[in-house]
Amino acid sequence: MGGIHRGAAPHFAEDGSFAASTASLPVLQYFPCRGRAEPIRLVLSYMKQPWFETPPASVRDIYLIMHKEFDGYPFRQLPRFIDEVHGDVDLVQSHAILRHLGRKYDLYGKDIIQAGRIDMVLDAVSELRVKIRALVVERQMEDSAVQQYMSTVMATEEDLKVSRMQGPGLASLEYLLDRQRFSDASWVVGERPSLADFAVFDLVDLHLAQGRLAKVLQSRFPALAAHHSRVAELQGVAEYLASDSRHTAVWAADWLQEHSALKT
Ligand SMILES: N[C@@H](CCC(=O)N[C@@H](CS)C(=O)NCC(=O)O)C(=O)O
Repeated sequence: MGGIHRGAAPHFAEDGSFAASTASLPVLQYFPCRGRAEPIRLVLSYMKQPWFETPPASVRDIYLIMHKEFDGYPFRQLPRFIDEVHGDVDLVQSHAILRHLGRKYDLYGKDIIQAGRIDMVLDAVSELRVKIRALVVERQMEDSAVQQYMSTVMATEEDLKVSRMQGPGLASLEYLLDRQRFSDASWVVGERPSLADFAVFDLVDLHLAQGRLAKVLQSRFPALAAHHSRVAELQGVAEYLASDSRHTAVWAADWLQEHSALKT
């Protein structure tokens, strides 16, 4: 399948700067890592929609201008996604991009009840992502931070109910799946895969990428682990995950640190 453009010459700028979409492919601008763009890539793969991903050398150029050029980068961050020819849909904010894809590809539930539930899960995943990022990127998986994380974000349902931590833990998502709250088909919401499944998959995947968290996740949250395997086997997703289109770097932090001098 398509995936990332692999031609020798970058052709992301069909008609100037970094704004144009290619003639036929949606464009994803992001750092060369999974990061916040990964659920977007998963959805595109599932829909068998190839996309053009800006090559790392061009990402460097984008990084040079994105803090200064509000046109295209109003919030001064990536990912940016340009869908449709000549960029009629030109978005930043990873979840806005995801929601756009959900509306476009009918992955946003069958009615407003399911859509609301999907939104609820997407927002919870955002909050949980902040928590795991703090552990891995900011605290660098220090022992004390890992212990703290395991007894709060990764607390079992029973322990979470008496925890002082604010907001959702992984047990919150485990509960939704295990008790089939919003789906009796083993998806997060509804009878078939939706945006919520790709967002939850990615969050779980961030945990599985950390050896010390992976085992605990598997033993405490079997429904989340089983759901992860199920999403990984979806047609399109399985091919993407096995392809070299998938970045090996997980977080944008290393790239950003390496290139921090460009920002000034
Ligand atoms: N809420 C935004 C956050 C985007 C974000 O934090 N992007 C980071 C990389 S993951 C970024 O562009 N950092 C570079 C910078 O701010 O200089 C989203 O979900 O898209």
